[in-house]
Amino acid sequence: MTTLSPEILDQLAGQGIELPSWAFGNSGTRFRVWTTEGTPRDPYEKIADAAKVNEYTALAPSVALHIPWDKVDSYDDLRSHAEGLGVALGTINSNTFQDEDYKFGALTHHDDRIRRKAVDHHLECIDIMDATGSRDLKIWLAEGSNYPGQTDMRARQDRLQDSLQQIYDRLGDDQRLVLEYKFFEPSFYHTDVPDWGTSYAQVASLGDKAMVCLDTGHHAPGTNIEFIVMQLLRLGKLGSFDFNSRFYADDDLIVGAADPFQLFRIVFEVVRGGGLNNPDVAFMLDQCHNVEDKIPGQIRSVLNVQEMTARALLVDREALDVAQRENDVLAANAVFMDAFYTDVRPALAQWRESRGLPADPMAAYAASGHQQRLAAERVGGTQAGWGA
Ligand code: PSV
Ligand code: MN
Repeated sequence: MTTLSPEILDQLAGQGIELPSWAFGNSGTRFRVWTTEGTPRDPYEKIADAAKVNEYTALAPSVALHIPWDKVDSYDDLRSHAEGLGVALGTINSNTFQDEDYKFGALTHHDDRIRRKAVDHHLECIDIMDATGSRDLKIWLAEGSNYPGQTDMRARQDRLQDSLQQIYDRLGDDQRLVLEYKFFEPSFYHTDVPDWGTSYAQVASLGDKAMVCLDTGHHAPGTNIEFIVMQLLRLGKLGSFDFNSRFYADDDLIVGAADPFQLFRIVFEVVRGGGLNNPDVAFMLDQCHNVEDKIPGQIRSVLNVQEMTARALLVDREALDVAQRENDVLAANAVFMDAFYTDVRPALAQWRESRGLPADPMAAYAASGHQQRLAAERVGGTQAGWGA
């Protein structure tokens, strides 16, 4: 059995992955949103489910909220509820993609009233952050256009800069703004923040408290995402990850499920660039579980990240360095692949047990009967869904 050194175990012990509240709601595609028994009916139940994931893995100490989906009367109360269950409230996600006013843009809109409304929504999100104790405001914008000539792309960038500046100016000393990019959807001809370069250009001109958020599902097929990770770390602007997997588009599937090697390569660059367990670089999931149960779906996800982190930490950096300097292409590749092919699961299971955690969190959760209890208890009310 491969053993993991105390140094590697120390690094793994420090790992925390934020869960998205929306992963616990029902979700699907534009064709159908599926339901599962025991789905939460409000933000309190979503947080209780996220806390379960942490209980079984010790990997998920915080939960991200989406506003307005997770609006509650008292954020102080929601915060106490979370803390009572051993988790913190994390990133606040704004939402400018479901209001009729935003059909042609929000932070980029040419109509001052609509742009003001979108900026104000973000200021409200920062008020919520003050109450929840959240550090990060995550902004993803659905805006863009569908047809060439439809809009003035240049003027939209200028308005975006002005809107972001107004939001940035309201941030507290310990708060940050992370700007997420996405190359397409729901706009198809042009997107106002399509790539890391645009996000970087926008946040760089705001200041130190503005960073880029990299969602692994938001790139064209074949993109070398680990290169982007390397570059943003090099520039000191990688604020956070939204982890998930894609086969075709923005699939939001379980991280590491479609291409574990890609996840390994990404985490290797995080380690290489000093981003692991670095408070400046938040690890988050941004996923939906359309057909599988959500709590075990999230347990599987954080375990995938942990397993690939362990493998990335196993890369023999000295041997890699020597091979690279000698231009020994095959040796360098072999060092890299040796780590990737190492099965760390038995060592991780043993280590979990030594920390009072289940050796196999998936099996332990399945055997606990918790899923069946939720199904029996959570009857009546309206199940939360992606988008509420
Ligand atoms: C958009 O596709 C996105 O990745 C953003 O992070 C949103 O906040 C999230 O999905 C949920 O809609
Ligand atoms: Mn995302």
